[in-house]
Amino acid sequence: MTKPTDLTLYTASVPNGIKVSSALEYLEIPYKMRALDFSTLEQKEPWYLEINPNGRVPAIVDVVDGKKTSVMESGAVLLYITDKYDPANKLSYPHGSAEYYEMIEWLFWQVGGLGPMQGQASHFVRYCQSDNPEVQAYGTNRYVNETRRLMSVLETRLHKQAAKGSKYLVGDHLSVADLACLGWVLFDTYVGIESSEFPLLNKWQDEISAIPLVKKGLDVPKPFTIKEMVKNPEAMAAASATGRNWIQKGNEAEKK
Ligand SMILES: N[C@@H](CCC(=O)N[C@@H](CS)C(=O)NCC(=O)O)C(=O)O
Repeated sequence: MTKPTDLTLYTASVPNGIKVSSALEYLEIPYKMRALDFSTLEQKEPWYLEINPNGRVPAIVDVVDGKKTSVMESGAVLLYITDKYDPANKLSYPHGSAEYYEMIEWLFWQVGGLGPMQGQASHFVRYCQSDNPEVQAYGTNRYVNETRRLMSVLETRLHKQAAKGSKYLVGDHLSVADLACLGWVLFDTYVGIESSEFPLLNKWQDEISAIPLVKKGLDVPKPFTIKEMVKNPEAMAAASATGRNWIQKGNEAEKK
């Protein structure tokens, strides 16, 4: 893809952001990147809410022939990108084909299931500071177990695909369904799920994240280091404290 574009990605180094940067890089789509600073709640500022009224990342703004289109929600952004910039179906399948609907199924499954559940698991494992240990334990068990169950659904799917000779969630090549799930699966150990629990999923995440163009996208806006960071208790404590701080500030701001 060498066609010049005027596309800006609003993102941060988080699961939903890296799904989109890895898709843009994989398709070699030129884009501008604007990293949002969560520590100052930039994602809640009025100018950004004009782009993404939900106050979350990712979002894109694309200008084509002078016409501006804003797209929020990672699943919608991935479909926009493949519709507009993937005519050869390098990261997608032709509209109307059986694989197209399977890709949509797994994309919706991720944005409606794995993402929200794992997001809550991260909250209870890393950021919740309840005075009541029972609240913390209940939330942690509920969401980590649900995330684990969802990852087992992916493991089973990969076994079925392997029986058909494919290493990918859908069809015979990488698609946005894989990249959407990858954004979250890469954070498995962050919520205490060991990669070794799901051997095929582990191999899948290692192989896909090692594809040079995917890797380039995972390193946006900064190098992806979560796997190493999780092994370093001091670094993790510092990252959790930073996260806890902006999340509490964000909760207060959103309450108002
Ligand atoms: N359903 C949304 C979820 C977006 C989302 O929750 N993004 C997180 C990062 S992974 C975020 O922006 N958090 C900032 C906040 O909660 O203020 C999507 O798929 O785009």
